[in-house]
Amino acid sequence: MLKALLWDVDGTLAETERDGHLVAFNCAFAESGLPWRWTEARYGELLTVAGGRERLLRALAAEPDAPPNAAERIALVERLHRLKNRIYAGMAAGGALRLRAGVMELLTDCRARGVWLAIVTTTSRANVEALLTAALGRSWTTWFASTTCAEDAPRKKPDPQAYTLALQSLGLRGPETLAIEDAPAGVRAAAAAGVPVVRVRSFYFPGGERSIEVAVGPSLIERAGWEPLAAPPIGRRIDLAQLRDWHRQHTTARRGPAVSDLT
Ligand code: XBP
Repeated sequence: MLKALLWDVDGTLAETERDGHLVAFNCAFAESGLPWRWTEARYGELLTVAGGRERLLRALAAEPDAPPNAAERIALVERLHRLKNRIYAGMAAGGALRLRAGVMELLTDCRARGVWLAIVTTTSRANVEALLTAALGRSWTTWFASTTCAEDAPRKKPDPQAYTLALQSLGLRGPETLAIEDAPAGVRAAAAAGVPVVRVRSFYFPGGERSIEVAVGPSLIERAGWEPLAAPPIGRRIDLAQLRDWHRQHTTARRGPAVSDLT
């Protein structure tokens, strides 16, 4: 039985990578008088590195005008990352980051039906706080039974640490939950912790066939284009009933039918 929905943040709750982090990194460079500017395409390449700080460190290692001394480079990265997160928080507070279509409806479904919600991300807590305060109000924490962020799980996805910690704090087993993710690293992290996962394609992770996922599709607001097919009518959004259905099919296929399924 599905007891909790575990939400990734960046790319899943909102298009935060393209509309938030990328813009904020470029503003941080400009405010610091640095010449670097990342295009959408360049940032997409850098997203293979999980974690904003780690991403910046990797990028600066290839910049000819970055400090050649490793200690100075790390100090610069720390400063820029803090500034980026401050700018990101300001953008979120100003309404620049909206929840993706269908997210709010699904969060509301879960609250109404007693399915717990949890955040499982390896982004900084301040970013989650900023995004969700803007989207759900100051009491956003009351929506979630647990919130696992980079500060709790320093081993970034695809490491399963964030998912393992979230399961511990919820007191649930992986198959009692369902993760919503957009990126392959997130899918691998969830799967490695024994959590079934639905992948919703995003701006930076638009493709890829279904492999280990319970289901893969373009958006929570539409039923067209999902694999496996969503139940009709096609015009409806992906709601909790549909997720429960996919989850049941997936867990039944894994363990074989329960006696109650056969009678
Ligand atoms: C996404 C990330 C984060 C963000 C930037 O994690 O990799 O690093 O891109 O945030 P997830 P920080 O998919 O788990 O949400 O700068 O705070 O790292």
